[in-house]
Amino acid sequence: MLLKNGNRHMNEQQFHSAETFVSRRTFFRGSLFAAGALSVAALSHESGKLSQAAETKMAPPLDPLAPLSPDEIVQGVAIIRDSEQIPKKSRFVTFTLREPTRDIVAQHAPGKPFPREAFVVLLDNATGRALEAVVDLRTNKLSSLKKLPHGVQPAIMADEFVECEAAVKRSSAFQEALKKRGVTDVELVMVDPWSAGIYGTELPADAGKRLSRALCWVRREAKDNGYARPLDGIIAVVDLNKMEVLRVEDYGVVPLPPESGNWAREYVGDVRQDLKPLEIVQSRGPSFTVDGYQVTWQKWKFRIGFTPREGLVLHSIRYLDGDRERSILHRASVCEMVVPYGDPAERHFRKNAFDIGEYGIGTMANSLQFGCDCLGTMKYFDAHLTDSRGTQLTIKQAICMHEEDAGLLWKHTDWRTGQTEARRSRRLSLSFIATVGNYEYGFFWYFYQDGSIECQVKLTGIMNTTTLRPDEQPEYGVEIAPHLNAPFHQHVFAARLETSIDGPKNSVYEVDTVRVPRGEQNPHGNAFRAVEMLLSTEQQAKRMVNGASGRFWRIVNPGKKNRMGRPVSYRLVPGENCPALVQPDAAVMKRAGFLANNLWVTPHRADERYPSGEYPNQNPGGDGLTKWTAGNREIVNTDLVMWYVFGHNHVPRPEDWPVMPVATIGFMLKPDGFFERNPAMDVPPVA
Ligand SMILES: [Cu+2]
Repeated sequence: MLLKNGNRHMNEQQFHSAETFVSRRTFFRGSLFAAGALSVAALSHESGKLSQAAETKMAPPLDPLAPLSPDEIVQGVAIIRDSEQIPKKSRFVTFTLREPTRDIVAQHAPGKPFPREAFVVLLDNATGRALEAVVDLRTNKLSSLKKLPHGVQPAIMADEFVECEAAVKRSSAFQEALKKRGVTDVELVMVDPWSAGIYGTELPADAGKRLSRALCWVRREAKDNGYARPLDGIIAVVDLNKMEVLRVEDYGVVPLPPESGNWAREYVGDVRQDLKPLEIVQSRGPSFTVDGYQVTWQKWKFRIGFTPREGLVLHSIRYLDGDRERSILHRASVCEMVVPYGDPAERHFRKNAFDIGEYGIGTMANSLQFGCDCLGTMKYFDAHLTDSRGTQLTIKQAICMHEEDAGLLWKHTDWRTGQTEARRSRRLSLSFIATVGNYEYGFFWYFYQDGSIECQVKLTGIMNTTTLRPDEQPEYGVEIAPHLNAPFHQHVFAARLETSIDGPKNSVYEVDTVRVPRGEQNPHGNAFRAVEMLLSTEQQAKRMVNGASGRFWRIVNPGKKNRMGRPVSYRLVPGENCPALVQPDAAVMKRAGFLANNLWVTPHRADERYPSGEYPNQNPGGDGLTKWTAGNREIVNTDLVMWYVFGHNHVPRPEDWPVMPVATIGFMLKPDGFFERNPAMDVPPVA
């Protein structure tokens, strides 16, 4: 079947087996979407009971890293609900595969049994206590249960967005604040439940409470872009356990900006007429094959995973080199992010969302069945989760995989003989896009034929906005439309890479290209060379990017030499980056300690997963990388985790309004002496 622009859903027979839907599932557009707080566009709910199919013949997962199936989730929720030890109304913050150890993955063979466990984070609203549970799906038992200390706040759940908005709108204090501003229709008000953080300025009465500091906007009509009209004098402080407004902070009435900022097609009006179709036709199908969650494409092999917290995760990334399957990464994800805002005003200084750790960016993944920006032949993967009440939920088509033309791969012309060879580059794209209130984040991983891997985060959506007084010039932002301010802010991401360069024992070198001093070694002044420095300990491996020396990092396997006798390696090549611009002792810096360095390297520990710790929400800081690396462990010739921190500095432009064109930031992993020569010499010419 020819798949053309506009008919993009993959429909080939060979992928039908990979579909995981069950027929009795019903679909609805979640209330989150209707409320406009989140654009989780398509959710599929399964009843809380084990389905008939699951009771009789539960299809076994194909490999130990496969994400939990809907039936496994339903089964696991039932185990939790049946447990006497767990309060009955506990809410499900996280329900995800407890990833098996590396040994189990390495020793896995078809037909060999392997464990299936779920890692579950629960919250009891009545007591405010959070629990961690592990459920064994093979034995149908709760295998461990841990009560977390008082005050530990797990991530804000997607359902809490809706409940918080409703609670704020019910509040008489809030309605009073609206009245002062001439806002009479509360239905047109948008309430975004921002995480409250912790700054040492909290009221004693708030201690230990599960809080949101909700920000507000108002639409002119039901489908108007509310972010054009910030009610930013109003902050509603909400107790999320009780779902009640503790107080409404009012910083004064400022007239609303005069203009609309609409982006939906019914508002945009005339569109340009001179765009002819660009059709991507893959008449013989795509070049990838899929078996469950395992993907093979152009000598690459890997497995796809998805967690509620990180979204897309890649496992067991390997490359077929001749007849050898060589490992490169054991696991890769973008595992944390933070968005510090630069405005010091009392109502603004706490803005710095950790959209991964504080909200769970996987839970906010878009369903691409209602719009996918890709061309060509798509293969989609669903994401299976629970809502906070334990109802199984599927985000249909959460992950998109497809091939893209990627321009020139290599070329040479011999001007004497007239020989010319040129090759087109193709890449395999894996992505998901999350909507976090006003903003969109696209997380993309690209595999290239020359052995490179690229990670890109694409930033788009609507900027956070505040209102300017009629005579006000913004000091900490840019006036992007009349009287509408977008504050200066940064988006900083942390990628977590479990390296496995030709095997698990790796070391990391920093490579700087430096000028050689004038003198005997450099009589003509032209000398420069690359110098390498082994990063032996965690403290030594706290590094920053350095454009002036073209700095990159080499991950080597000291036990595997290439034919020139050098250890095989991959480079981590930074892209755009900008250091954090908050003060070193600012609260956000303590809470997001990972901001202090662009590179961190730690020895692999299965329980060291997130750079600001397991529970960054309302965490005063000091967890995660800061704590672990204080031990200054050795990181030579061992199982490593590389943490790469990359920041996009957002000085807003009027052109970023009303919906900003994509800004891209990321990094590359490139083979460096891993292969004997350009591994893409065997790519055929375009016929
Ligand atoms: Cu931004």
